[in-house]
Amino acid sequence: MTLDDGGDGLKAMAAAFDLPGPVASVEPLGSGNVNDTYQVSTEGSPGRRYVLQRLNQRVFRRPDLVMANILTIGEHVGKRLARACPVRGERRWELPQVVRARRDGRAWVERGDEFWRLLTFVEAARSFDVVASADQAREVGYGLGLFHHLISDLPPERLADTLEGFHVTPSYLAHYDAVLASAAGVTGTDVHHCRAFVEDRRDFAPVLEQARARGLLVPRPIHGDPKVSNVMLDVHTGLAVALVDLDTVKPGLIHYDIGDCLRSCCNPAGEETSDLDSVRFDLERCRQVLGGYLAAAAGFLTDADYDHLQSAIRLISFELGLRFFTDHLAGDVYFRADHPGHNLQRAMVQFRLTRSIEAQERQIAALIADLRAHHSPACR
Ligand code: GN1
Ligand code: MG
Repeated sequence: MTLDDGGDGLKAMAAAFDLPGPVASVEPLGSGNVNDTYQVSTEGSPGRRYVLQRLNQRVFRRPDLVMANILTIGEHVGKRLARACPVRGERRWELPQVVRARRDGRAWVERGDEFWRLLTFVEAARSFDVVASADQAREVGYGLGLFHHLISDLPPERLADTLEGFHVTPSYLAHYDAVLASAAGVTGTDVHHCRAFVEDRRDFAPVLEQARARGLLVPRPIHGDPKVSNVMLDVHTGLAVALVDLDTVKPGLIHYDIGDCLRSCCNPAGEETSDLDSVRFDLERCRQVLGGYLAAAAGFLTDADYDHLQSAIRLISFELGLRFFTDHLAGDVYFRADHPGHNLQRAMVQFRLTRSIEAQERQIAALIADLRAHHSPACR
């Protein structure tokens, strides 16, 4: 099957899953950097919608375990919502559901060496590539907090580590060093800038892993990729209703998630901009996102968790820049690139964001202290 076969191959693939009716259409969906994603609609009135994806097996080497993790958290969250539902009022909360293969009931379909799966689409909701308002920022934060809250009592060892080294910054640095050693020919002003930027932050890179090694931070179930475009907001109420893109769910530090959410929400220019001067870390957005997060998640944060929030914000933007830059040096082998230099441009954006975070170190510390006091047990 190819992507340009007129869609018949894709329709046949969608029909291999246990859908309630014939497939009406299959269209490309979203802006993912790793997997191929399509929206499937079925015939009937009303027709139903689904998300069909071909997993990138260069990234996800055990896609069967990716699906096992999605099923595990689906079951866990389903039980929690049925038992003591923390979702009240007009808010609904959903988790995309796995649709099984028609032929053998498995959670995926393999065709040749391709691995496909189909999930339900979260209806009457949409996501954004950049945050457009204070309410949206708060809701994206709240959505991540609620997601963490709902899986906070799932023992992390029940989830497989499907991406070893994911968000382990020193491992990315080691990989960068190896790539750099064989990419001596990749030069240019931006490359030199990025190299110097990384060198200046080498000592900072292990900050979260050191805290983990000392037992200050403990692995928990995480989403792994809670960027703003993965949080669905209800089209009518604007409330967060789901986190999608669950492939990276695995054991990890919640700081990866918090840092990732903030680095994506607080850059008003978005991560794809080519206008570097428009990139900055917006403090008010940070207050809104973190405030929303804590409103749902403060109950299970420890003092050490709070102590490492600031580092997490700085680290994850730096780390993503490092990952993009390494991929540029390696010849765009990991992140999908739309044009030559795309991953270098993305790296420059994340490094500019990191610099903005560093320049506002004192203000971010004060903001975290403020929110922490507000959410301390005595004030709850
Ligand atoms: C990748 O493919 P997508 O957009 O879901 C990446 C994330 C990055 C993100 C940056 C498995 O996610 O870690 O933060 O790009 N996912 C993986 O946009 O590496
Ligand atoms: Mg993802």
